[in-house]
Amino acid sequence: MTNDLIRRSDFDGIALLTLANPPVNALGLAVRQRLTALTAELEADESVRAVVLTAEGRVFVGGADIAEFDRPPEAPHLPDVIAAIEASRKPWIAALNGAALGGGAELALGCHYRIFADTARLGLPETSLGLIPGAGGTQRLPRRIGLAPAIEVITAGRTLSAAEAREAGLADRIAAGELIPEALAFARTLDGALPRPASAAPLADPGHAFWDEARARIARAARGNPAPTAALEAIRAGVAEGFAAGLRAERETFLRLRASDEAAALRHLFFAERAALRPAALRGIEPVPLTRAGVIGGGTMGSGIAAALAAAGLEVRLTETGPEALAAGLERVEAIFEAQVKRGLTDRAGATERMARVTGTVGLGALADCDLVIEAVFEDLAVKRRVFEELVRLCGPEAILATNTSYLDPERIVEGLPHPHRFIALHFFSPAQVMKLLEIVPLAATAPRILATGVALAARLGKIPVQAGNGEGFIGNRILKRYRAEAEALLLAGATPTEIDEAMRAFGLGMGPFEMQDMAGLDIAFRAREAARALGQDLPEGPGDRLVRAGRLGRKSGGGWYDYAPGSRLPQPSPEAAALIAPLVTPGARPSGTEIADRLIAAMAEEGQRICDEGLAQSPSDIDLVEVHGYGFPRHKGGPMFHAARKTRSRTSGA
Ligand code: 3H9
Repeated sequence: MTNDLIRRSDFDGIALLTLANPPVNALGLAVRQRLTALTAELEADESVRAVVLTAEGRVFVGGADIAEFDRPPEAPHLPDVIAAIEASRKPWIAALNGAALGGGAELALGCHYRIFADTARLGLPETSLGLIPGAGGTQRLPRRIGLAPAIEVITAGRTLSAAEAREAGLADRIAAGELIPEALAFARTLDGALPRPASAAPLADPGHAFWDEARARIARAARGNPAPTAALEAIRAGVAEGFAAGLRAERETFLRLRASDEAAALRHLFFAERAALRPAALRGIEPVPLTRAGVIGGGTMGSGIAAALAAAGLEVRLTETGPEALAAGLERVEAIFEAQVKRGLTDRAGATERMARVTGTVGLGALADCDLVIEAVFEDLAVKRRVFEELVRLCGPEAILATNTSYLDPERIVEGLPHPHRFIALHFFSPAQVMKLLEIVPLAATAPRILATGVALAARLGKIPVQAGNGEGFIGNRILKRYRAEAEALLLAGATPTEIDEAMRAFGLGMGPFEMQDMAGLDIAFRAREAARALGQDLPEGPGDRLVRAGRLGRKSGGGWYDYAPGSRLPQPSPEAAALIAPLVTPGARPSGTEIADRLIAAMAEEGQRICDEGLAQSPSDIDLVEVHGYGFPRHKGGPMFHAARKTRSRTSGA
């Protein structure tokens, strides 16, 4: 069986090796063994003048086998496999049929020549897995394309298209027609000629200032992931001490990072994200094909959803209640596409095309022939209910009707309405055109095909779908509620909003809980608490209630947990807020920075576990996906469940 991993066929002195290790031709142990044996065999075979290495499928090589990284490395190691190819007396030509990523790019760089199919690309995404290239990438790429471009590709995990690779000097050819015949023909023209090896290319040291600036810039962008700066150091070692020393530094760093918590966290997310896109329970269920989607409501959420759908190629009908509201909604959509052009996410023509897919209409009449309608109106049961009553009259029984509610019970929105198999909740996160999370909440009667369509829609929008049970706040907002309650408990234990926010930023979140509430406004949660009190719930007066009663609603009222100078977003400690909170604080030991972060993350993980135990999430890794993609939890910490489990493990193992 192993021998099938790489097939050899000979064409008049040219050996063609075809790697076939689906799904992505990863360079697992068996492939490395086979490649090692073949390299020796071809070296000794006098009938062979050159070797073309290609692969089957849409990918050339997706890298090392990530699944092996939880175990100790096993020989033959990839750097040695590649070194043997580079040292061959016969030219090796990599014929890239598709993406060459990570170890795959390094394998291609170790070959003497590279021919790209025009759809092929080459990249070193290791830093996104908390690693650095570990098979020569940090040494060979700078020597092939120059120091500054290589630093960018490696530290940002950027991928070069075939045209960019050609421009950079990495692609000797881009195949105009069929890749393999062209690669074989190219091999024949070489007549055994070998280029100067990458190791012989000189690299000048640009000096301290260059490295210091690069380090600071890369560390800022890495937001706590140690890999990008570690990659820079490996590149620098090779520049300062030469190719061989650079390879040793690279390997040492790669192996150290491979065993790190950050890399384990990023691997966990890599597999969790892919599993989320292919839920086992939906295997074999065909989603409904979608071409036309309606979005009801042109506010921040509705316009963001409309923009996301149009960017993914769907024809969108955006509806509002009147012409003014509609014009404002369409302007919001347009502004989103403008911003995408500015950020380089699309070009002007792309933005025009996206906007052309969005039609605005007043009233729901134009939604009758939509395959999918997403309601994003005011968070009020009666209003949403009226929308659905009208939708079921207008749309055919097969149209999928979705609510984007955050806190209402979707069952109550559609209670008693006909054809309940097609109702579902699709909970987007704001801004919907940016945030990757989509919570998908099937109702009791939702058909599996409708659920599968939600998952397929998320994939099409480039989002991560997480199936949530229909409980209050679904997954994310329920955990948020608990997190906020714990943050307030910390306040009452004597920590200040500044200390708590700083602790969470130091942990890796973009914002702490109090600055976030000041940004969003304290009044929404306050009103929810008051409503619960009116219904007889016994909710003690908390610090947030005291602030709102004193008119401190957050940034919009000039102050909340913090004070803000007029026109400024910079939170300043607030003596007034402190005085309002003070009567509630219990005297005693005040929690420290790490205790604060530990308690807040533990609260999230505990709530996450409860959600799993209640059957409202499919797995702990789904909780992690929700927090990472919906709430800014740092990727390199893997999510609260992963983080908590890892912490418990290292405590019990005494590490
Ligand atoms: C590395 O190379 C280190 C070296 O520098 C040094 C070594 C010494 N390994 O994404 P998809 C699985 S680090 C194992 O849905 P697509 C994936 O889990 C690596 N498995 O397909 C999924 O499995 P399942 C650096 C892998 O067509 C299936 O393949 N490389 C690997 O949308 C399909 O995946 C990277 O970071 C792997 N390397 O996209 C590249 N890759 O079906 C990571 C994928 O059971 N990979 N799987 O759910 C990718 O970016 C995409 O998979 C790729 C294909 C673009 C290749």
